[in-house]
Amino acid sequence: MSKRISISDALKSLLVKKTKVVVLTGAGISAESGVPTFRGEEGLWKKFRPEELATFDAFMANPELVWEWYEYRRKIIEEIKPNPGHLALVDFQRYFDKFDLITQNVDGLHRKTGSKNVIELHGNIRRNKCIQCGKKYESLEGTIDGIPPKCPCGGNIRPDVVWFGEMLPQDAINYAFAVSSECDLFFSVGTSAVVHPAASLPLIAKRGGAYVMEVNISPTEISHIVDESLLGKSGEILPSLVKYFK
Ligand code: BJW
Ligand code: ZN
Repeated sequence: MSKRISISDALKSLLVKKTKVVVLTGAGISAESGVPTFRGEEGLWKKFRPEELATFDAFMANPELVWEWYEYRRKIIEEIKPNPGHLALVDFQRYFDKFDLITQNVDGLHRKTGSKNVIELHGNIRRNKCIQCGKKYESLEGTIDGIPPKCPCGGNIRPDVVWFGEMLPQDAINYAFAVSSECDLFFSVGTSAVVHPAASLPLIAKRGGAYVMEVNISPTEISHIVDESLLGKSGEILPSLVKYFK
């Protein structure tokens, strides 16, 4: 059972139905489910920085290595379960009249937990696409076996995620900018807030007049600009916030 942490009066007064809430999540929210994060001590790859694998150039230079990295991560994701942090955000969505969940994660865990209309800024690891003709594949059916598999057009298949130097899905990022600039309360949860444009969203929310909260086990790049930081695991802090409105 999570306990009820003590929070500021400012936050308390915003935990009411009519508050327009936006939550941005990063790898940290899935850490307690067993999905490794990208950076820091517990980072996904001690040997590689994400900038070395999560690029189109890396895929072209070594498609086998990059494909296997994603296969390894897909296996982890298939086997794990959402955690109380993901579950709490389903309660957030049920409670607030206007609620938007934006994630940088490609693991699909928010949707698996029951969150609706999740804005996936960096794509989804389960989906693939052909680098040549652009055909999207929800499964690998119809592709030709290999590492990586090939599209019948001859192109290599890659995960349908957003790599460094690539554009984010236009509708998703436009929507994220719009709701962040208009919300009353913004939560940045489990992200190091170093990767743009996602890392700009808390700043846009702040500029728009929102009360900006951060939930993280350690301080981040944006800690100095947020209104309030709750230091701790999102799987403990988010459920304890739910207790304030449930
Ligand atoms: C916990 C916890 C627990 C742990 N509870 N917390 C402006 C300035 C500078 C650079 C740029 C800029 N604008 C664009 C750029 C370039 C670049 C960029 O941002 N570079 C910076 C790194 C310097 N951005 C891009 O290239 C983006 N595209 C773009 O801008 O297109 C326009 C354009 C194109 C061409 C030319 C010019 C412009 C695309 C970025 C794509 C990022 N892709 C990845 C990989 C996705 C696929 C995959 O998963 O493999 O996305 S990289 C990786 O980082 C992944 C993540 O979504 C992303 C963010 O990581 P996240 O989630 O924050 O994870 P961590 O590990 O960093 O942090 C985890 C946090 O959790 C930590 O703080 C922990 O403390 C915490 N934590 N346990 C709570 N239990
Ligand atoms: Zn193709």
